[in-house]
Amino acid sequence: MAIIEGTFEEASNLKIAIIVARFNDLITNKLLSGCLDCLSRHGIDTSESSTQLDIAWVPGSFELPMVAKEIAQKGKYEVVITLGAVIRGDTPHFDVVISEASKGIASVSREIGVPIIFGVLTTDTMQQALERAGIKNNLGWSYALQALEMGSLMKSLS
Ligand code: INI
Repeated sequence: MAIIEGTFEEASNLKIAIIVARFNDLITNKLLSGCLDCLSRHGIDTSESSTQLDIAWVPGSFELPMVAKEIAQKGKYEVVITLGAVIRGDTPHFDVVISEASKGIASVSREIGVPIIFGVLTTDTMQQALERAGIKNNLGWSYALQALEMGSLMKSLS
């Protein structure tokens, strides 16, 4: 019997891209800091001269799938992390943005075969978003951990 699962021992060798939405950047910058903290504690070089980590910025979460596809199909990265914050209070087109972002990211990930972590916070209020981006817990840290696990798992399957 084979137990197939991701591990964290060799995570430090992974090539990773992070795509961050500027919309609600008070939140997304905090998610990015949490993400980078987790990656660096797992041995990833997060310095500006890093050759294993790149960061791309997009206007909003709606644009995450398109850029994720472009980046994932380069074949350079073993895992891609998308970070965004969609807050219901901001605008009625909340539902459109979150629906397109989530469906788009899932479909690009399956199509290209590169794990794309869905790190888009979806909340009713800015307060809830702040709580999940650092005041109580920083989900950016969890998204990075999930990226390391999926990157390792997919490597073990290839
Ligand atoms: N983008 C977000 O990332 N979060 C939001 O809450 C949001 N709302 O609510 O409007 C949002 N809108 C911008 C959208 O992602 C696109 O950038 C824009 O529509 C241009 O295509």
